[in-house]
Amino acid sequence: MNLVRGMAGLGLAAALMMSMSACGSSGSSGSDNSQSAATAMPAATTAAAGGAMSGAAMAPSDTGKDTKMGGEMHGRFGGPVYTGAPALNVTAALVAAGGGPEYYSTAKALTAMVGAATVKAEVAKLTKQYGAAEVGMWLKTFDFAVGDSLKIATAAGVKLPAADPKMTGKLLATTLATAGTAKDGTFQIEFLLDKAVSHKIHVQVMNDIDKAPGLGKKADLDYHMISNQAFFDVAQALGAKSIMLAPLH
Ligand SMILES: [Cu+2]
Repeated sequence: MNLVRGMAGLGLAAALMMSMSACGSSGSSGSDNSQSAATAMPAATTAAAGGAMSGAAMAPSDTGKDTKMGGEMHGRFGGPVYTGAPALNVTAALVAAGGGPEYYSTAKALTAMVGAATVKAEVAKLTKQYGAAEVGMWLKTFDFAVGDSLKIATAAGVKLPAADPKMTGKLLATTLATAGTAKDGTFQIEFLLDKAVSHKIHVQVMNDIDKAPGLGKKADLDYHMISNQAFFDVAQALGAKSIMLAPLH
């Protein structure tokens, strides 16, 4: 929380400095170059200040590693790190909802959980918010992440338990949203992924996404950013109104 405020403060300070330097350059010289710089600056300043003040407080970021914040370890995309054993029964239920280990599809899993109409509306909402290419990449990266997690787990001799036949639909969606909610009430995909596959495998999967042809660091960032928003939206739609939206969204 303090860091969030601190970052917002830094953003404002930077915006102030930019507007000051913009004023300075327009006053000190009359050449065409500095004139265009001066007129270009206020727009950038407005965007920076708006970003800093818009609740979310900071630009999306990837710290690249676990970081200690307020005495607690946080994942590279935010949210507390969970180092306990993974809830593989829930993971198995998600994989089953998505068509099983070999044919897993996040779009299919979402549809199985909340229904085609809700998924269609949510994809349209996310497309407006992030862009069609980004939403497509989000699903592709999510699919890769699940497949890669299973590959790593299998190689380590970990077997998914059979999916609980009762853990389907809205119960599964609510279980996932609740499992990913940190003690400050915020849904954090980082926290959910730690619980789904273990922190160690989750970190390895992120490193794999960053290196994978056709994916990479932007896809990884978008995967976390859009997941935070999508799970929050779905939780809201299912009536879990107390769950809050992560700063990274
Ligand atoms: Cu992650």
